[in-house]
Amino acid sequence: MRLSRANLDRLPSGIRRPAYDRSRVTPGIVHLGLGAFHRAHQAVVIDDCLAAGAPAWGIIGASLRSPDTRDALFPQDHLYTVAVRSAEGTDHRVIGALVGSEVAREDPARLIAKMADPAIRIVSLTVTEKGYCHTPQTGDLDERHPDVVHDLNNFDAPRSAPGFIVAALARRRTQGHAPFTVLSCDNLAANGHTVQRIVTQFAALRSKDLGKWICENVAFPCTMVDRIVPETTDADRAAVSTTLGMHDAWPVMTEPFTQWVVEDRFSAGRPDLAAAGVELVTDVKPFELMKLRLLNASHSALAYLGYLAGYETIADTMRDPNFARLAASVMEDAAVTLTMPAGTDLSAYRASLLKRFANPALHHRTWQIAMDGSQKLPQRLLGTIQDRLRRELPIETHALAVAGWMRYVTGSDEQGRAIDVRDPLAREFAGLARERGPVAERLAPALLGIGKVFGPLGADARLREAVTNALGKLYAQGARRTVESC
Ligand code: CS2
Repeated sequence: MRLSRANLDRLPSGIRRPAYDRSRVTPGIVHLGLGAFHRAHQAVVIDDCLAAGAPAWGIIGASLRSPDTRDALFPQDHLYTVAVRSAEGTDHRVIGALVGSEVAREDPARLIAKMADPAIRIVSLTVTEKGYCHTPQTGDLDERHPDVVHDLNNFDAPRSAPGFIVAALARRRTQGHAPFTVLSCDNLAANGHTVQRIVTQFAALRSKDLGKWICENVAFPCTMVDRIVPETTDADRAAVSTTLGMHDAWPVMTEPFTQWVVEDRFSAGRPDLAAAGVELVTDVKPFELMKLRLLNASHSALAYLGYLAGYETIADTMRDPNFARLAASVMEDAAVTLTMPAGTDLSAYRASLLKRFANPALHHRTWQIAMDGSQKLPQRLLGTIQDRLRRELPIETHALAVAGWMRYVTGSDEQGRAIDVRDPLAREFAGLARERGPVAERLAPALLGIGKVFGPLGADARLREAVTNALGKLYAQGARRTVESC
């Protein structure tokens, strides 16, 4: 038996399911990047909005490339389970917010038509950092990115998220429809401003007029999104299906914590997000910096150094008191660079992060978080380093995290086994590692010289010295002993 609309009534009584008539739900949102994170985060909020009696906010989810999610969810009427895991047990809830799915690669024209439909009032995105086709260091569109080059030559059959947004906005403009709001839900610095700059720059390459119209008419609110969502494994699928008493081909696994902070600037209306627990604010920046510099920075530090030390998951890494201490000190060093609105309790936030990381029921692999470091380092670690250098504060802990990343991207672990490095710049890293060898004094400056990642900061003598020292220790003693003695 498969999870589906027809089988909802056969679910065990303890399992929450859509508390509204799904046949009345119509799409109001197109979401680009139909991954596990979206389904465990924004879609749950929208499910609450639908239950509160706002049926015009259903979601059409689009995967940019892979048909896997659509193939799993279509046969089950786009229903899926969110399994919330903690030491106390697992809570299951079936979500009905998704009312359609698209695979952009298969039929780009169809997706553009859906996005251009005036019933769609929000286009949201979780396409990961690299999906924006930008230079992480500057936040500008990378005009030489192969997908950007492709999309400029194939305006009506794009591949990239910016390409789809611009094509759909152009269509709405020609047809005289108001634009949708573009809502980035990725972990980028100033995500709204960044996507605005990228989309406007892309549009201007197509036509100056279009760029100007987008700049003047489209809202790009910034958001801070937070929920830890590890990749679903086959064992997770089997466990959820056993609990449901029916097969769910793609449930999502997550933690109890969830947070969504959104700037209240929508050009075409929005659901009552506040009633569903979203914090609507006028300025997201402090929350976003807090999350990127405390949560994501320490996550990345644990991921690189924990992987090198042989730990498979973040919870395993946190069980080692030296690594827990490392995470705490990354947070402590970052906290002094933040200016938070009155009433924010940063030490309580730090304590809650350490507890979340230690959640023994979440199988969050260090390898998963280690992915795409070239796109993540600037907003997670380098901003703090820059601010601390400006104030002449020590940067050793953050330099160790950067060195951990360097050691990791060489592609060979402490036992000489290959590391599956996933990163748009993986080949460049492998080339430098080969050319420079495992010698900190040669490798560290070469990697710091990658302008797309480090920008001018890479030339700072204090950073060079600290990173070279840390990398030297990692080569000489290994990650465990280096972290123990830091
Ligand atoms: C993680 C994030 O994979 C990663 O890089 O740091 O996905 C993290 O789990 C989320 O941002 C938590 O909100």
